[in-house]
Amino acid sequence: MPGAPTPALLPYPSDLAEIAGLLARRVGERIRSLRDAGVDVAATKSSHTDVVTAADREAERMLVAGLLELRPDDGILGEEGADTPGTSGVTWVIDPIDGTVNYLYQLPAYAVSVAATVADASAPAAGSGNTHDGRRAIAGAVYAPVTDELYVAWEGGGATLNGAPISVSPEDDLSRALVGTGFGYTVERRTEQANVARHLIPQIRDLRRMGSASIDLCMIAAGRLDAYYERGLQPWDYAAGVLIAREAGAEVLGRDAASLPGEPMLIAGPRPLAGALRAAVAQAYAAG
Ligand code: LIP
Repeated sequence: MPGAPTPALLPYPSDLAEIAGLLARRVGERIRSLRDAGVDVAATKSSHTDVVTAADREAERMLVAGLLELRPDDGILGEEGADTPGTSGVTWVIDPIDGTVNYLYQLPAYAVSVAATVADASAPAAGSGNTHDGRRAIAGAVYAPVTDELYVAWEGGGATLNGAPISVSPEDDLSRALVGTGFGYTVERRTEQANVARHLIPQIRDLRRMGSASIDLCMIAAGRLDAYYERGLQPWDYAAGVLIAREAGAEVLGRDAASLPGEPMLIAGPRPLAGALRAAVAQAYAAG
């Protein structure tokens, strides 16, 4: 691929993970103090409930400034508009506040998500950890400031929560599984998702809707959720969380065996539970 770096030129993923953790915590502490000072909606995006606050925009500016200082040749893709190509082969995919509605309502489930990714167009069968957007995270961090929990992973290095190793749930029975999911910002998408949930709920222990995909995926990594599925996520919602979950032992799947995780569907959990959930979700969509 023209411009793709030779592997020897890529930095050590552990160094990138350190940068991700440093910036996620720094920005997370800032958004926590902004929240305490008071937050208002600055604009809406895909619908009148898809909000952005001034804190989202300040947090993304802080992340971009920190990355330009520490990794000036890298690309950056952010939820609030950051989009620079870079020349190093590393692209940072950032969500300055994942769980923005929770943040607006002063609910605790919000996080800063920072992932260092490389281009990877591998087929799903290769199982390389790449996602539908054509990238693979090689280092990432998710910081939840209210609970002061920093999740970090790098490719091949395992996953940690505040420095301690974490691993997925041992649950293998869907009927005993506590399953996380989320709902979109449009009425049409939410109606469809509610119908899928209606079909699933009799088959599982219970459903949890945290409101932050990066936190959902970290809950999978820490074994606090048994499995997770969601349709309609963006790369910044899942980039770091997918790596953290995979490094903690999760299988991360797409809609079917021929699809990569991401859009339209992302499913995560321990083997074989993730596969069982994928089959149940497919049946729920087919049932209409
Ligand atoms: C959120 C996701 C969550 C999804 C919400 C929203 P945002 O991201 O993390 O999983 O269910 O609808 O998309 O908008 O807070 O960055």
